[in-house]
Amino acid sequence: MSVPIDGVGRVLVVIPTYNEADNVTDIVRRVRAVAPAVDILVADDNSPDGTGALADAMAATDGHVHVLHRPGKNGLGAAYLAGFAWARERGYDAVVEMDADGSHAPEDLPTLLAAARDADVVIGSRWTGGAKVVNWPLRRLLLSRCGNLYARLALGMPVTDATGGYRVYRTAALRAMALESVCSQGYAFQVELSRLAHRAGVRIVEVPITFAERERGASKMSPLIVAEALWRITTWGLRDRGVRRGRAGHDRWP
Ligand SMILES: Nc1nc2c(ncn2[C@@H]2O[C@H](COP(=O)(O)OP(=O)(O)OP(=O)(O)O)[C@@H](O)[C@H]2O)c(=O)[nH]1
Ligand SMILES: [Mg+2]
Repeated sequence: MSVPIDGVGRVLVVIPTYNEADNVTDIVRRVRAVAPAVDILVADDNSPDGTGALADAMAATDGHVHVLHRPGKNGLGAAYLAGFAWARERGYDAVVEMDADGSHAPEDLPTLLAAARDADVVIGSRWTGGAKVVNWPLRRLLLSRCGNLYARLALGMPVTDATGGYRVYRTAALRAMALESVCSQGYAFQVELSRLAHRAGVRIVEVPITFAERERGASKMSPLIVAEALWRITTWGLRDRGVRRGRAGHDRWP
């Protein structure tokens, strides 16, 4: 059972997994070592490589570790939404999003949680002063930089890393964010939640992280995921612009 953290409360780290047998044990151990007060929920989509069973073995001997078994691969977004609902039902005060592949260093978690004392949403950013990106090929660096630039311009959000997936959300902020409208699956999910947080007017803070390319296991990133993000950002951007213009018109002509 988690122990409340000063100024933040009870925290659940949600780690979505699909075929992360090479990583899941290590990542859970590292989180337990740096943040012994938090609970962990591995949200596994029935990985064929036995990730779920490895997580069960840890849960059997450690009351801080829990496993949510989902029937089949249904995308990162759906796994996170299920994890958020699990946290809400059990009265957690904050949830953390963290990849299983080691790209999000558990050692950065105390910094993110410290920032959450004065924020509703903390984004671990790869693109703010003091951040580092280790071992990423140029193609991935460019994709992330351009994707974030596009998201920032299209959606008018003061966020340097809208696609990043290392975050803390207070559950009160998630309640204010109209999550029932969420429709995206891949990277777009992180952008969509950034947008909803921005629109809900909750306090968003970014902290620099050290992001490292995964060392083991296969990436689930695909051209389809990139296409989904581009398409959705464009649609939201046009919609938001329409709303802004509509509002401006309304102001002039009451
Ligand atoms: N439960 C669940 N987890 C998923 C799914 N797709 C990806 N994940 C997990 O989400 C996290 C991020 O996925 P990655 O494959 O690392 O994708 P990425 O970080 O966007 O891409 P890379 O930077 O290339 O690693 C990992 O922990 C994956 O195991 C899914 O459909 N269901
Ligand atoms: Mg990854």
